[in-house]
Amino acid sequence: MKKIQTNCNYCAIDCNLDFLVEDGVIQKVVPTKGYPVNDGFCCIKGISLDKQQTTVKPNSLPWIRQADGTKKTVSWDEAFSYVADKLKSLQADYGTESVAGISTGQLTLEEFAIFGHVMRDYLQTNVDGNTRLCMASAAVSMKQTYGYDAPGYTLKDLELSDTIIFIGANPVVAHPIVWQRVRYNKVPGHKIICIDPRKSETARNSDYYYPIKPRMDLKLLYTLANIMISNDWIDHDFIEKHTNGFDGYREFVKEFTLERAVKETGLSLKEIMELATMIHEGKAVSMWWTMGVNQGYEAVRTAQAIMNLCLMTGNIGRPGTGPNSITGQCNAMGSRLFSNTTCSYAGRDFGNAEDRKIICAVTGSDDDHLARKPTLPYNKIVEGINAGEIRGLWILCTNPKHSWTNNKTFADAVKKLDLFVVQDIYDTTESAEDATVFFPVVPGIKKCGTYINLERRMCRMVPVLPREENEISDYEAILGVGKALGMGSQIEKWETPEMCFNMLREMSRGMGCDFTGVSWRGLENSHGIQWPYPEKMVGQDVAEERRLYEDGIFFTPDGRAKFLYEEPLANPYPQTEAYPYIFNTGRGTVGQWHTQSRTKEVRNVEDVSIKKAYLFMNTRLAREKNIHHMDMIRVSSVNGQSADFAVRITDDVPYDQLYAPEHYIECNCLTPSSYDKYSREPNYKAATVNFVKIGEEA
Ligand SMILES: Nc1nc2c(c(=O)[nH]1)N[C@H]1C(S)=C(S)[C@@H](COP(=O)(O)OP(=O)(O)OC[C@H]3O[C@@H](n4cnc5c(=O)[nH]c(N)nc54)[C@H](O)[C@@H]3O)O[C@H]1N2
Ligand SMILES: Nc1nc2c(c(=O)[nH]1)N[C@H]1C(S)=C(S)[C@@H](COP(=O)(O)OP(=O)(O)OC[C@H]3O[C@@H](n4cnc5c(=O)[nH]c(N)nc54)[C@H](O)[C@@H]3O)O[C@H]1N2
Ligand code: SF4
Ligand SMILES: [Mo]
Repeated sequence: MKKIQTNCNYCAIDCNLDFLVEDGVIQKVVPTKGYPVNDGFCCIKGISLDKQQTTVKPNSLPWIRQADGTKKTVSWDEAFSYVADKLKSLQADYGTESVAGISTGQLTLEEFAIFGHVMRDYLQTNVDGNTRLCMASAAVSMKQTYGYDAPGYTLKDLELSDTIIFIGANPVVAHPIVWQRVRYNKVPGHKIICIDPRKSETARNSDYYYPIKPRMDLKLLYTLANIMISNDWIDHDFIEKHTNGFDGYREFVKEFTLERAVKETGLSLKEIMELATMIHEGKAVSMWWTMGVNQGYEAVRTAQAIMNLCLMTGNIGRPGTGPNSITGQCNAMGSRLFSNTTCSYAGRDFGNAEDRKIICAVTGSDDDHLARKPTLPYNKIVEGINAGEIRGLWILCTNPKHSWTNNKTFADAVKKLDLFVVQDIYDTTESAEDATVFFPVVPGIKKCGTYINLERRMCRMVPVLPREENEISDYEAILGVGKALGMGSQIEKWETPEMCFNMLREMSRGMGCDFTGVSWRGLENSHGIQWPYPEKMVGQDVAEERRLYEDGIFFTPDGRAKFLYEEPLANPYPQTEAYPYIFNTGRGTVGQWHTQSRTKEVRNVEDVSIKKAYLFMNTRLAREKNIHHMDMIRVSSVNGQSADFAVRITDDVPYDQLYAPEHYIECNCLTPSSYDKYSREPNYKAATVNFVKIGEEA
């Protein structure tokens, strides 16, 4: 039996797994022993990767929608020419920006890099990614505060921290390996703390749980800062040597008094003081945030308020510390650096002449073709389609008709397109229903590439199964269109993923993520390697788990981190008589992945998953409204839409809130077109809604 080590391409942990294969059939999937991330363990999604693309596999040839609505199966070459001609003619008729793309954080580095190369550095169109829905707030907060998008921690810090604070993160469900590492923590008396408006699975398993009112994190964090400063619980030496802007912050937070916080955050004076005291007394305090922070209307400032707390208490760069953003998708970290959307390769600047010279020299691009500016954000792309300005769209490895906020706006948009290319492993997704061209590509187990996980660890995806006739990868599909566009010498250097990797490596030279010491072959069967890993580190004794900022030096020009802050904004959707309930959304179960296109194929997940959209409601509210377990309600949202949900009754959700898993398309029917002003990430977790029991509608 052959053993092939590759990575799981669901969440950002990037567990490594050994596939045992005999005669082209996977016999067993075993989490890789000794791999520093998941050492011999993984969750149900990874262990079920062999079940993918077995039951609903589309034809391996592409199809093109005909005038009468039917789908015509064509050869790959025909499809490449069709798409290339259509892209060119739309640009000729309606302007360069009349076509756009939506990329992803779930493909290989090489795949979204070549997509960015073709769409941005050749066609000069806009391409945003589903990472906008997920990590944009964290990325912007780090760029502004540290000078580079570089989360500094390593997973080992979970084991070394004496005070672990989860804020807007539910790792028990969303990142099981994070939770496993917490459980490996042997620090005597260590405390696990969770801040979440609902008693999530993580809250239930923590030592301290603080049920904050939704969207009140920023005020709580400013208050905590005020308490730390007024009690002189701060690290003067660190602040002085390694930061800028503290004096202004000290003045700014003075108005965030404990009394005010008690009125606004829903937490008691005792709770807030208890939390502040634990942060003060902790010797290694770490704060971990995810979508409860990133998906808000003032998310960047909230993430920075977490960073400010860690900076002022010196909880950064030491073992077990850090303001640590947990990444979502398997290669979101890679797409943040290499999808050519908000920054050019490795964090380079679109407008910088030196960067442009390097890019052209390495990739074979022509300067006249290079993207001139960061992309339009996702919402502007959707609005541009609805306004008739964008006529062609190519999406890969994402299902926005389900996942985009206020998703009717996306459903309406795609009906207006002249060209809508959907590239997915299934043609049964909601988004594929409206495709004018469908590119069926092979899943991760049949292709190669590199991934970067949440702690900056690069690893290799290695093909586990051979391809069948006509089966091609995402990389080859994009390359095919690039050639059909007539890119000629501008795509010559991109023939294989390995060639692409070598170019990306070269482009990382001298940048924060410098991985010039990493090689394509060297990553195979390895323990992965965290960036930075510049050439000069090769041959040195390098620790397997490394953190950044140990020297207190950041990526800003003067090496200092910045205190950034701002007056909290009014909630755009306050609770009103018409919409009295807060509609919180997020992950439902460990087994379900986002829009379920993949996990619905996994029998032991699907068999136990609820088939219709549901939400959780507080027991008292349900009783008052005469609602019983799995009764149907019609929920109407402040965004003007309504959708039906089955009700599950629980004490874990407060009286005035509802919690809906995002795995059902109905969920984003109700979320608003509202965004953080810096990151343009959707405010997914706090629409206001009302409901009636079905059968009792007026
Ligand atoms: N099984 C499974 N795992 C996944 C995924 C999946 O689809 N399925 N998706 C992956 C991806 S891409 C991502 S981004 C991550 C997401 O991982 P998480 O962010 O951990 O998951 P969510 O459930 O979106 O949100 C986390 C928590 O934020 C809370 N929250 C809501 N509003 C607020 C608030 O105002 N303040 C605070 N403090 N908390 C709030 C919610 O109640 C929820 O418990 O999960 C990854 N892992
Ligand atoms: N209300 C609400 N909405 C949310 C969120 C929330 O918390 N609340 N979370 C948001 C977040 S954090 C995220 S990351 C998004 C995720 O939103 P999406 O990215 O839209 O969701 P996925 O279901 O992961 O879509 C991935 C698609 O890629 C396909 N695919 C898998 N492997 C391959 C491959 O190798 N190649 C190609 N081409 N396709 C492949 C799958 O079949 C699937 O259709 O959802 C966002 N939406
Ligand atoms: S989904 Fe995440 S935790 Fe589960 S096996 Fe995959 S990488 Fe590991
Ligand atoms: Mo995500």
